[in-house]
Amino acid sequence: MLRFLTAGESHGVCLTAILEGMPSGVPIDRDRLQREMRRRQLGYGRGPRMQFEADAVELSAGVRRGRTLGSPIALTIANKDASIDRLPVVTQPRPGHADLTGALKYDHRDVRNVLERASARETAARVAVGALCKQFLSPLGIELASHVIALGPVRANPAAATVARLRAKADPTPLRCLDPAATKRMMRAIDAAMKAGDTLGGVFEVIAEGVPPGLGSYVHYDRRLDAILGRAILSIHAVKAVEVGDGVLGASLPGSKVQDEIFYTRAKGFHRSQNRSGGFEGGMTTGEPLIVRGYLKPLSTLRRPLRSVELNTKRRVVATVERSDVTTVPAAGVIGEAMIAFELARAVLEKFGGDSLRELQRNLQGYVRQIQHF
Ligand code: EPS
Repeated sequence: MLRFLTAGESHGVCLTAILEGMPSGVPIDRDRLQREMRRRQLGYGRGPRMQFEADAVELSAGVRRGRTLGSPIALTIANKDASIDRLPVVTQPRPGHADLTGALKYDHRDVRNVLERASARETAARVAVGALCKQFLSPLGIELASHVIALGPVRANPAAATVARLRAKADPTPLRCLDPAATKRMMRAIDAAMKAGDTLGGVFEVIAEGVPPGLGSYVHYDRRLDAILGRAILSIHAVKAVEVGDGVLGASLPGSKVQDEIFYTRAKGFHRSQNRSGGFEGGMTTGEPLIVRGYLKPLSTLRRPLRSVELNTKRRVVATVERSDVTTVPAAGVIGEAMIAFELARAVLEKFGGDSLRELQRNLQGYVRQIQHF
C-alpha cells in the first residue's frame, strides 16, 4: 500500500516527507521534480515568501542512480525563513484559520504553535510527494495537469482543456489560466484586493488522462475513488467544495442531459461522446479523462484584519496580520494535481500490484488486453 507522512512547521528548519510503498525501478528525474516545486511557487498574487524560498528537494533515501529502490523514499525541503524560535507570540486568532480552534484543542496559549503547522507551507512537501507519484504514473501513460477556471468574481471561459494544452497554454501564464481576457480581469481583481488589504478565492480544475477503466470500486463506500479524490482535494488548505465532472450543473438538469451515452467501435472499443461524469461512474474510473475541481475560499490572513478576541484578556481586538498571499488558486491547482497523482498511484498499485515497475506494467498490460477483447 502506498502511503506518505509529512512533518515540518512553516518557519521551522525544514519540511520532511516519507513516501512508502513505491515499487522499484521507477525512473526519477530530479529536474522534473524541481520544476514541479517551482510551479507551486508561481502565480500572480503570491506573497514575498515565494520569492526567496528555493523549495529545493533533497532526496535522502529510496532513490539510487536515478531509480527508486522499492524502499521508503525520504525527502527534505529546507526553509530559508527558519525563524520559528524568534517569532513573536500570537494571541489574536484569525477568523477562518485554524488559530482559535487549534489553540483550544491543543491547549496552546501561543497561536503560533498552531499556525506554524496549519500553514499551507506544508503543501510543498505534498507537491514533492506528488511529483514522485507523477513520475511513477508517466511510464503507465497517465498524465495530469491543472488550470484556474475562476478567481474571485471572474470566471474563465472554460475552453476544452487537455493535458497537452494546459501545459503549453495555461502553465506559462501569470494565473495558469487558458483564457487571456479573463486572466487580465483576474489580475485586476487581485490588484484591487491587494489595495483593499483583502484576499480572493477561486476554482481550479485538475485533469488526468490515460487512466485505465476500473480503478476504485462500487462495492463499498470507502473504495469509491471519486470519494477518495474528494477527500484528497478537501484536505488542501482553504478548499471548501469539490466537484467531479459537471456535478454542480447536473444537479439542475434532467438525466437525459447528464449521462454519457455508450458507443463501441473496433478501433476505439467502448467509449462515450461526452465526459460529463468527469471520468467516474459507480466510484470507478471509466477510462475517460478525470475532471476534478476544487473551490477555495479567500485566504484568512487579511492585511485589513477582521474582528477577533484576545485569548488572555478576552478583549475585542482585530486579528493578527501575518505575511501572506492575496490569492493562491494557481498554486492550489498544482497541489490538487499532486494529491490526485498520489491517490491514482495508490489506486493503480492496489489494482495491479507489483514490487517493481516492470511487474506492475505487465499486470496492467494484461488487464488492458483483457478489456480490449471483452
Ligand atoms: C506558504 C508559505 C507561507 C504563506 C502561505 C503559503 O509563508 P509565510 O506565512 O511565511 O508568508 O505564504 O501560507 C498560507 C496561506 C497560510 O494561510 O498559512 C507556502 O509555502 O505555500
